[in-house]
Amino acid sequence: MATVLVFGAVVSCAGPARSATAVEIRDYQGERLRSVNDFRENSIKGPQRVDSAGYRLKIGGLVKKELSLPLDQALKYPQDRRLVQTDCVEGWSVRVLWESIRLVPLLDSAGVDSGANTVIFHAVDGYTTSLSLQFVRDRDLILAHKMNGVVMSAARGYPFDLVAENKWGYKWIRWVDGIELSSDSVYRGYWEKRGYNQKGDVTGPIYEGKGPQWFK
Ligand SMILES: Nc1nc2c(c(=O)[nH]1)N[C@H]1C(S)=C(S)[C@@H](COP(=O)(O)O)O[C@H]1N2
Ligand SMILES: [Mo]
Repeated sequence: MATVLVFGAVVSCAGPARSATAVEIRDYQGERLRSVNDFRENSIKGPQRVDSAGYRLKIGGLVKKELSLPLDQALKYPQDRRLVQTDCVEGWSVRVLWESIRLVPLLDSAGVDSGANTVIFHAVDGYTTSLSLQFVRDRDLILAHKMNGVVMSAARGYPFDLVAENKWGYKWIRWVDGIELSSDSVYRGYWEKRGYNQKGDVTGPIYEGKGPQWFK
């Protein structure tokens, strides 16, 4: 009976709650990393809490075979880890170690149609953003499940945050549950519709046209 109770306690710690006890990597390849606690909360509907049991990562749109992957199956795809900085248009930056599945093998297993040139990402809070398929492939982008070696917290984006290297923070969509292949190369996501640059390059302009609210 005692064994059952102890085992039960361990199981209930699975998922995002475990990150509270695991230790963050703070030194990596001679560099002092920032902490996962250094991020600011600015989500459109506040932090989301995704239940791993009911979660599915869907890949659809212009694909040969739609996929709907439970979390454990999604995590079986090839993984990578990257030291990347997030830059928000509000003027703050945080550099941490991001780790988990690569998008290209995921897209390849769904089979991308030749007409697709854009990847539209969807999240549980209704937020969307897009990147060109070419950029996703060239950069071999990853969806992060861990930050600084620890499974990310619900607030940070569990179970997946897009590591949109060299793009403004609004391209780093958290709580991702949908990946849509599209031919709409001028698609505008949540902030892009409100005047933020559709390409979102950190080396390029923040706004387009007349700036905020222009596309409303
Ligand atoms: N689903 C979702 N993802 C989102 C947002 C959001 O409101 N909802 N906000 C974006 C913006 S504007 C920024 S700057 C980053 C900040 O998140 P981070 O602190 O994890 O980098 O999240 C991005 N991803
Ligand atoms: Mo942002």
